[in-house]
Amino acid sequence: MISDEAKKRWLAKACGISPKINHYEMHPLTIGKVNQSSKSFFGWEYIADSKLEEGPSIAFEKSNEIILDFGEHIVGYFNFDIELIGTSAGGPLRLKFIFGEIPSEIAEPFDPYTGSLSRAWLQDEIITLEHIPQKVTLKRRYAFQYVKIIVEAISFDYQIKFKNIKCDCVTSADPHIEKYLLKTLPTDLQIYDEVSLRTLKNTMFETFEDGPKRDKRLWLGDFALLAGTNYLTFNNIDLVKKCLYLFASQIKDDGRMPACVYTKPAVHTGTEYIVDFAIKFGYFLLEYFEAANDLETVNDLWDAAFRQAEIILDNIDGDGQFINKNDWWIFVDWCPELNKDCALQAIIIFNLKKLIKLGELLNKDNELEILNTAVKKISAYSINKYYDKELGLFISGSERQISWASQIWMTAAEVFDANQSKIILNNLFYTAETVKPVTPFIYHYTLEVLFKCEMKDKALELLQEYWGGMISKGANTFWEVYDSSNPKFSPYGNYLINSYCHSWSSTPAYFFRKYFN
Ligand code: RAM
Repeated sequence: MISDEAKKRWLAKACGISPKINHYEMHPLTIGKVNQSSKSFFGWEYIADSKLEEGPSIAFEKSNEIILDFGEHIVGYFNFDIELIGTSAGGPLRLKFIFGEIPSEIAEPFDPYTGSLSRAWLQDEIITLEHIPQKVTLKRRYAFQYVKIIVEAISFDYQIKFKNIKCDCVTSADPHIEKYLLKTLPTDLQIYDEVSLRTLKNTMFETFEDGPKRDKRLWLGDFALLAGTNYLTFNNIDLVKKCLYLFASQIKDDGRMPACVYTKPAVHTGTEYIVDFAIKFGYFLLEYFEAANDLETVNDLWDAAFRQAEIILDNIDGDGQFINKNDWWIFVDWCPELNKDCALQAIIIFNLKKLIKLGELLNKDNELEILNTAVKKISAYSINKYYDKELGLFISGSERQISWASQIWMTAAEVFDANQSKIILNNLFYTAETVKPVTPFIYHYTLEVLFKCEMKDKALELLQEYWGGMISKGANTFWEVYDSSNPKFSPYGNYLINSYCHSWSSTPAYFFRKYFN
């Protein structure tokens, strides 16, 4: 069990690390309009009408609206000066703002709202100003490239002028991503690197966040991916350490590590417990140790990681099968058709093996015995139950589903040697009917196993197809989900609520540094 005393100590350690928030200013580059377009992936495109030197100085009347483009995805506090044209304002001014990561958010009405997550994530705001002139800063931290400003109400006796429209951008990364770009990359891949770094920078704040537009919180599963990219780029070790301590400090009384943590108004957790996220904690510690060489921290947090394994092992039956109790969430991917049984077994094996490596480092002999025995049992059962020798592939569920997730996780878990893993991966890519992933999360692990199995050409092909696909569709930060055959796919019932800058998609920068040098 994890003691309250340990959790308190971990929380104090987490709170003792305050990442420095860097500020920089961005101005809108152009003023323009958003038009429907069959050429655009999401159906809308921004067309610039004119360049702006310092923000527009335009006379506004009721119902006037403008759309501004800041040139790239940014995160921060939107502010401007409002000036009076006329002698006095005989009534207040009401303004509406709509912020968009993609042009669709500016163009399509948010209501009636059909999504499953809170409508309030969508970035619109109405403010009323009783005195003009004044300087205005919107309170909320917005994630956007485009902003639409609409004059909702104004009295007959004056007009207004905007001046100094800008965004006070914030990040705990170094804002100068150009310093980190890998100049040795072929030119066509340099853009991937830049988009990756911008994605990661825009999701680094007081903790790592999944997306700066929506969720804005620290998610456990996403963590390995963004931390991995961070180690090889901005290398903000303190921020990673803070997050590790935050997760450990929030472990529930039954030992479960929550799937996400918030820091405002005070540190607390979401309600979710995700099996395939919690089991990863030991893996995060191992990677943290490899990057930071900080044995003290990983030793301090070992119990938190081992407890996650114990919870899983309590739910493994005598044969080696994980028993799904359904009082938790098994994530794996957002693909709706995916049968997760086989992938979950593999994820458990993968992470237990990482925990074993960590245990060896820390000389945890007793725990190692338990873990080694479990890995043998679960692996033998999984191969027996899920591997179809004739197909040379893993199948999952009563429909014998062949998914990328099953093959990727089983090969990542190294249940077979590298040669056989390579054969399985080749079989997968030559099989016509497979269930493909929809998130960069699984594409990441796909690339990782391809590189590990020395299938670099295939890895590069997928990188260009998937992350390159987003770039060719206008992305300058990578998205939460991308399904090239279904532009409006959303796990939440409305594609406008998807996040278009999502840290788990920032890993091309990691691959370039790890496998391209
Ligand atoms: C969503 C976010 C997050 C992911 C969870 C499972 O809310 O995309 O990144 O970790 O789902």
